Amino acid sequence: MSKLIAQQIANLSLEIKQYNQQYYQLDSPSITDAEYDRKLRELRLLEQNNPELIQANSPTQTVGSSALSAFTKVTHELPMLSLDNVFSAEEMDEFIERINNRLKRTLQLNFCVEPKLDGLAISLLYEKGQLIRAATRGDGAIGEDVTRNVKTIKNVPHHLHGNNIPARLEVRGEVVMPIADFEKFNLTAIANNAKAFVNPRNAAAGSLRQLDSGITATRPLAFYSYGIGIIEQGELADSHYQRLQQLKSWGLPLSDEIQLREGAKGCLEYYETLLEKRTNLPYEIDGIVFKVDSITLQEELGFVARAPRWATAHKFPAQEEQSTLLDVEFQVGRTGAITPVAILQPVFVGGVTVSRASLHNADEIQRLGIKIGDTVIIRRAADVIPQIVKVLASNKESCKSIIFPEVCPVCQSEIERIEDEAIARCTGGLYCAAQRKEAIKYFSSRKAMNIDGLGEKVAEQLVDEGLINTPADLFKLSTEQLIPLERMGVKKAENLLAAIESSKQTQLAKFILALGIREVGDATAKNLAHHFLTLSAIQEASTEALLKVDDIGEIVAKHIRTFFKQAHNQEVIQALLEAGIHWPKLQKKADDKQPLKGKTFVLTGTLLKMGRSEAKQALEALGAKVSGSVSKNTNYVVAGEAAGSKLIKAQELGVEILSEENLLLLLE
Ligand code: I6G
Repeated sequence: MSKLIAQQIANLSLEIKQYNQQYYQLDSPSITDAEYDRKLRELRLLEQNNPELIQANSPTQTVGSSALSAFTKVTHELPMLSLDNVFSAEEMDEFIERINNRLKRTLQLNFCVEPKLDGLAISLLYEKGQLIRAATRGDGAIGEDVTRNVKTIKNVPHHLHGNNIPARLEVRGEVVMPIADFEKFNLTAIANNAKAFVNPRNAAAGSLRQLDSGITATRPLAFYSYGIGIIEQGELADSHYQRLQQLKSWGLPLSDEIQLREGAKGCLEYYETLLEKRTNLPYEIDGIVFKVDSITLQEELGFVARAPRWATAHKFPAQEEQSTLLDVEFQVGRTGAITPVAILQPVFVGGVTVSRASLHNADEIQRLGIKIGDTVIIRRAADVIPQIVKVLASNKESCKSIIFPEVCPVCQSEIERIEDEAIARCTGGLYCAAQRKEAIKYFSSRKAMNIDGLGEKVAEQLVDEGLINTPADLFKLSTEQLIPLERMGVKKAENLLAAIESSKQTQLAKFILALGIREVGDATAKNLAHHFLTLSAIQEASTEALLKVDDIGEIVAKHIRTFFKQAHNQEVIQALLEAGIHWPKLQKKADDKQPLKGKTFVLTGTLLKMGRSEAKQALEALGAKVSGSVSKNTNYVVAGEAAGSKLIKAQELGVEILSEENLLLLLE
């Protein structure tokens, strides 16, 4: 039995060492972080139950991977350790219990709490305030000399300024690529047929480990300090938090999120706060690090093989997981765009179960080199739609190439692919049932005609049963036609007809939006309505006239002109007007009726009295812009009940905060 377990431990150790090498040396992991964490935990559990089988070079006892030969090696004077992890509130309690047991007393512990930035750990050595060397962590004992590259990072100070700087000081921290820069970098790379990075961490690691520092200099990297190694000839505070503040005063960058908290409760509250704030941070984080704040206690607690006893990381739910591509479906959208959709082995990632992901277009399929049957990495970061970012393994024999259809999979019309446009489109227009269904769903959606009870399923049935072909046909429906539909019945049919009837009273901007003109969304529809005031003025507008409208450029103007020129669109509009759709007459607004012109508002939390969309409309009617995210350009944040991360950001940026009562007064 024990021979079997020893073999199991040896195999798992070897496997993890290979992953370490791919991750730390080659910047090309072949499994997700989540899968890696599970393997390491499995090994740790096996070793815990069989301590006699623990090897000194087991991945549970070592850090990272040995340095690459291309760079000069640097021996760390003090080892650069890793961190142990906790994954739940119970494990957090156990962490604190272990500390108390070790200290042989129960203290109310203060923790310095910090976001765990997902980047590359780096050591910066300053002598007499001058940066003389930068090194990667490597295996914790020996790292790589990356001084020339690190010196190209804009926020790394080459000289420290201030008082009481130790003669020798080693600052440790993380090099990251900020999310916005990572996204920009990847878009440019894809446009230039160059290699895109899987995630910001890989981008940071790949950029820093360039042999040509000229390349590193072009990459938007940033450094954030998290700790101190060597201190010679200098006194520092007895608090980790105060030490970090001291680093800041000398010019070293710190994350704005570092705080002091009390006990497990304080740590867990911070974890929840940051989990919510995660999407608004400029850099990617994969968890929180809790550190006993007192340096005296840290020294008393000491280290285990590869990690300090006084610190632990509480990981966030994984944003990347592995899955298998089972099949690809081709979806036809409202404007005929044909989108390949990946059908995946369901996997829990970023807090939801993902079983489908867009593959965008044929170029993306080619870029990923993806085939049916491949093992892939699914990424769902910051509430964005899931993406396939990498193919991990392809079994050449059993994998099947993805064949893009030559005709529309729904109506068999020809597919066109305009040069310079990545998207393939069905040319069937409203002949295509898929486009008809999508047009009707869009027409009745909340932002457009807001027909309650006309969801996806009903719209699809109405088209499939041949009851409607265009949105205008909705207004000719009878209860008798609706009742036999699936899950409909008399009551629902009556309600739906009442909703269709009441949708006739609308606004010009909503009607324009509902028509589904390409590239004309919510904001453009409003701009068109307020600029031209009548439907006929919009229908007849020349390209020159359209270009005078806010946010309308050549392409959108062309789509608007094309739409209104087409006979079948004119017929549908005529039929809709004849069905009784109407809106209040618009008048040119004088600026004195727009007292909030030029002001930007953000609405957050639950507004109890008027609701968010009503508040948005009221503010816009007075000329204000209502935005979805807080920035330094925001003038006011209206914070309702249970407001979260946007309120925190507003407080940090010093943006004026209004309660719902304040808002009501302002609107009056
Ligand atoms: O790898 C790390 C990332 C972040 C760390 C760390 C950290 O603090 C925010 N802190 C320590 C003490 C260590 N590694 C060893």
